[in-house]
Amino acid sequence: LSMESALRKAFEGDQFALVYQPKVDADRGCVVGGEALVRWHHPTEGVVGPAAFIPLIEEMGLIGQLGQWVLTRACEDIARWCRDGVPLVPIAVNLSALQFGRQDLHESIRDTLAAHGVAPEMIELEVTESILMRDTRATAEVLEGLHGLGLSLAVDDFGTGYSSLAYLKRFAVDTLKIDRSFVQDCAGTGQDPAIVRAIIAMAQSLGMALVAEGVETEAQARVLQAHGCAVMQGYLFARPLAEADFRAALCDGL
Ligand code: G
Ligand code: G
Ligand code: MN
Ligand code: NA
Repeated sequence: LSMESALRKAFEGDQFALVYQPKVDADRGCVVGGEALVRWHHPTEGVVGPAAFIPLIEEMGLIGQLGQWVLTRACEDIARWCRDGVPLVPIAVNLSALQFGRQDLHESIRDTLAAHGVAPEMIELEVTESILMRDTRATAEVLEGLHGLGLSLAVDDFGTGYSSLAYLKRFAVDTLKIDRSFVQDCAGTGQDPAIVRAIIAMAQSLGMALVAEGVETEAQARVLQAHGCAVMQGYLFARPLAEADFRAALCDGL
C-alpha cells in the first residue's frame, strides 16, 4: 500500500489522533494552555508524527480536510471538558500556510466553534512566519477576520523565518513563540542568550505575550524566567499528552 492510499484510508478509518502539550506558567506553577498536535496511528507502522506525513497531505490537497478534523476534535474535547467541569485553558492549533489559501477558512472555523459551543477565546491559532511574510491583502484580511472572530494568533517558530519584522506591525499577532533552536542554548555562552533576551524585550515593548518552546532543562527555564518569559512548553514540564492525561493535568496539575 502506498503512503498516499494509506493516508486516504486514514480519514475513513479514523486513524488520526490529537495529543496536547501543556504550556506552563513557571511563575505561578500551573498549566495555562495547551497545543494540539496531530498523530497518525498507522495500522502497521505505529504512531507517525506530522513531520512525516503533513507534506504529503498538503501535496495531495487534503490539508484542509485534516485541518478541519483537527479543529473539530479539539472543539469536541474542549466542549466535553467544559461539561465535565474541567478547568479550561486556551488550546492552540497549528495552521499550515496552504490552509490560508482556502476561501472557506474563516467560515469553517466560525461554524465549527459555533457547532460545538466553544468560545473563540478558547482557541489560539499558531501560524508560521512564512504565512505572515506574504505581504498580500488577502493574508491581512484572513488574519484580521480570524482575529475579529475573537481567536488569538501566535507566531510559531519565531525567529527562524525571514528576518523582516515588518509583519509584526502589519498584523494583529498576540503571541510570539520563541523557537526551540534559540531556547536550546539560551543558558549557554554563544549568541543565543542575547537573541532570546532581545526577543523577550521586543515582545514586551510591543505588548505581545510570549511562549518559549522546547524547554528541556532547569537552567533554560531559570534564564527565561529571569528575563521575563514565564510561559514555557517543553519536555522539562511535559511531553505532548494523550487526551486523558492532559485532562488530568488540567484538573490536578502536572
Ligand atoms: O508534534 P511534532 O513535534 O511531531 O510536530 C512537528 C510539526 O508538525 C510541528 O511543526 C507542528 O507545528 C506540526 N503540526 C503538528 N500538528 C499539526 C496540525 O494539526 N496541523 C499542522 N498544519 N501542523 C501540525
Ligand atoms: O513547530 P511546533 O512548535 O508546532 O512543534 C511542536 C513540536 O515540538 C512537537 O512536535 C513536539 O513534540 C516538539 N517538542 C515539544 N517539546 C519539545 C522539547 O522540549 N524538545 C524538543 N526537542 N521537541 C519538543
Ligand atoms: Mn506549534
Ligand atoms: Na514551534
